[in-house]
Amino acid sequence: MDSHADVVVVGAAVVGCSVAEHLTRLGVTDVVVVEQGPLPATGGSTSHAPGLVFQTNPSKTMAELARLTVERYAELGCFDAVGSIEVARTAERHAELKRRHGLATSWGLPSTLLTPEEVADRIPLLDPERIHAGYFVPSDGVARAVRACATMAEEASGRGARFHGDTEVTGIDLTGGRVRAVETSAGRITTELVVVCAGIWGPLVGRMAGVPVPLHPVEHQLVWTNALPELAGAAEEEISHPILRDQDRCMYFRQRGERYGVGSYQHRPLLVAPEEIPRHGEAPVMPTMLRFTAEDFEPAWRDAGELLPALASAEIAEPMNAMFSFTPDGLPLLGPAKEVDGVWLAEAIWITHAAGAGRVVAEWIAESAPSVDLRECDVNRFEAHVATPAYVRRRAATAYDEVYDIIHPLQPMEEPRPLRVSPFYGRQAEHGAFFLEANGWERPHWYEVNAALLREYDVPRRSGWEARYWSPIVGAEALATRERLGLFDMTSLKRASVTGPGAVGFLQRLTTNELDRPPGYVTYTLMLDDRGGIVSDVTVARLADDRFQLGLNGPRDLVWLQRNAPSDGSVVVRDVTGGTCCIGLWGPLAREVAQPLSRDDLSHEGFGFFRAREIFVGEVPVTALRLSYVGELGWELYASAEYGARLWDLLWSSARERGGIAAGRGAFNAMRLEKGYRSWGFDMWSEHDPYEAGLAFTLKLDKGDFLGREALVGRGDSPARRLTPLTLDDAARVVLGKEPVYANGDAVGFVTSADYGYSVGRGIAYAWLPSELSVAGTPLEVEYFAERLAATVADEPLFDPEMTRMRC
Ligand code: THG
Repeated sequence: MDSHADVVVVGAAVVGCSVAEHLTRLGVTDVVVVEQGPLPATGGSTSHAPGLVFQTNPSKTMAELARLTVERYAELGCFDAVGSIEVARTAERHAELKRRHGLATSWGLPSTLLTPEEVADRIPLLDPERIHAGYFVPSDGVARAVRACATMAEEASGRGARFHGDTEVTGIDLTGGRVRAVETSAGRITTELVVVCAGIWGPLVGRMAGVPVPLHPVEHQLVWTNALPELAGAAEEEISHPILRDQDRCMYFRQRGERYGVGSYQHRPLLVAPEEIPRHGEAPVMPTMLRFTAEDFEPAWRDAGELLPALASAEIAEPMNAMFSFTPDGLPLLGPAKEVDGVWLAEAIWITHAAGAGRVVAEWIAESAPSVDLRECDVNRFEAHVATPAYVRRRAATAYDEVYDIIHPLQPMEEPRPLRVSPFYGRQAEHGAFFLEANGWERPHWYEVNAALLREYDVPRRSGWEARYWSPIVGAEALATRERLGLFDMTSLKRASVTGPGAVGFLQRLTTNELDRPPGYVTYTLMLDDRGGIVSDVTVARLADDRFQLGLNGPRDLVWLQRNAPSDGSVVVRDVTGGTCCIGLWGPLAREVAQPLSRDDLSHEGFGFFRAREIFVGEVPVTALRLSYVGELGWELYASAEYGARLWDLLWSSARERGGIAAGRGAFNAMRLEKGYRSWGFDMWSEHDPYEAGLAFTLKLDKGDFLGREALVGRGDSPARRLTPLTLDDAARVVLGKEPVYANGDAVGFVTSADYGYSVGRGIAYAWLPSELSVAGTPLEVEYFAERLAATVADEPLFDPEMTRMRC
């Protein structure tokens, strides 16, 4: 056994081999890969996976990882690009296929919709009478994953990597709070960096390193048939039929030689605790394969024979219950863990994304940042509750159930709820709040008590898909806030305190805007990576010389701050979200509502725009920030959580006397879009720089050095693409986000966030477009369920460009 390696990779299945292969390609050649099972078929999920590669995904990141994976498998000679077909058994699924065609177009993946006959032309075993339509992706296909492992391992070995099979990891030495060595059944390997690519064993390896790995192994049923007479004569390994999905029955199909493989997600979730995975040697075939529970497969097998009649008379020759990983949000776990320096994860990755995921993790290690934005896959994207075994179990079970469901972009998870509630929760429930869930928080989207406002305000009605998780009350709340006042629960906004003598210098180096201003100032600023990509947009309130409050976009921001903070103790970064609450008091009546409750001077002269003060509202000590993401006069009012209910009651009774309302997240989203305020993660991410995103006004390039500055100098404000506001020409229409945008019949970009602008009377869609098309007045089209809607590039912001409503 090697006694040292620069990097130790745990697991030599498709992910581990890909990580090692790419690391060595990027010049990190002192790599050791340890694998508890045999090589190259390790007995993990790779060894039994059916290898179907469907690239279409609502996540652009996942579609990109799939594209890189297909490209790589093809180079390795391990990919059969036979295409994929998803079929619709219902009208609702037919609409969903149109939506998926739109998603694929947005991400640059060619696809077409097929008639039932066109489907049967490509898959002769399929009965076209059973389906409404098909969706075809020609570049999808089948991966030979074990062969890919062998080839990648060979390439990596040629560049210096060493692979050790039948070698179990028994411990990880964390002396001094960072990785020192990996202990294995064959000896100790000193190292400072471990990449856990252990698949369903990930939680066990993570535990040795003190790192939670929130995935759960779940059994999944897959059978291979005997030889079908209809396929007689096909060569043993020949794959000619496109791979097939029947999501309405939670099934998939693939042909190989004269046989068919049939997989099902129909059955009850069969969860296996990581501790209960059979050991190598004890398992009959391999550790990830359990006894086939035939009774679970019966209904699926009947459905299979209905869609592909040839299967009705076929025999099940090779059945299995095979395990693979499910995470709480269905996405992989990638990157350096926050708990321990030197521990990296590349976990919960399907064959579909493995080569791409291995590549970007290797880039992240070797080049300090991945070439694909990984915000949705970052192991540090989760709130604390996600590390609990109870949550992981519960979510894995529901994620398994929902794997092929039609998921609306606003659809909340159903369990476990309620998990996190603000101090206003009881009051909101009394008001008939319709709650949706985000990061565990219950958030009102509208209040039924506001239905009466519909007599006062004219709100265009919706039906169908865009009417889900929506009510016309949303529009009435937006209009009433613009005319009078809304009380918004902002408690779920992630916030941190940054304190200490080093705080101002630290924040100056980590963000783009000038922050060294007197206490009482608030600044909107960006955090960039060293390539100039936008890591987050944040608000920074200086409450004292050495005390700041930051408004963030999520847990990753906190990790970013902590990781970049000086190690000399001069700066302390703390998450203060949980112990505090926040009300956005916004609208033209905000001052009239708040002033009677406070001795502090809330006039424009006494409390200006983008200023912060510690004030009293009634008996409640409050930190007030005069800013508004919805674009109205008013404040974010922060208090210690135990005062929350009192703060709500005081503001509510003053607001009600003056015609104010409680308003929900639906109004909030629509209003911020009218105002042109970006939402990080939806409108922009690390792929984009401040010029492209229209945020150059936050750059103070001459304030001194800051992270990302060097990459921006000389880049100039004339980027090739721009985040661009569009309005839909038909005032009755609205889209929801991620739709493709067309110019003169060509797909040229995609929508980021979209909503109806109730005050501007138009559907609004922000989109990434080539700069030459981002000129106001340019006619475009947005495709929504295969329908092209006329749209026009607008000037921004669409609402109150003179800022008269906020600076008063
Ligand atoms: N409130 C607080 N923090 C936050 C948000 C928030 N952090 C995350 C996210 N939201 C940040 N996004 C924005 C976007 C725009 C504005 C504030 C937060 C904003 N912009 C003014 C403008 O462009 O007109 C800035 C004006 C100026 O710089 O003077 O208000 O909602 N606490």
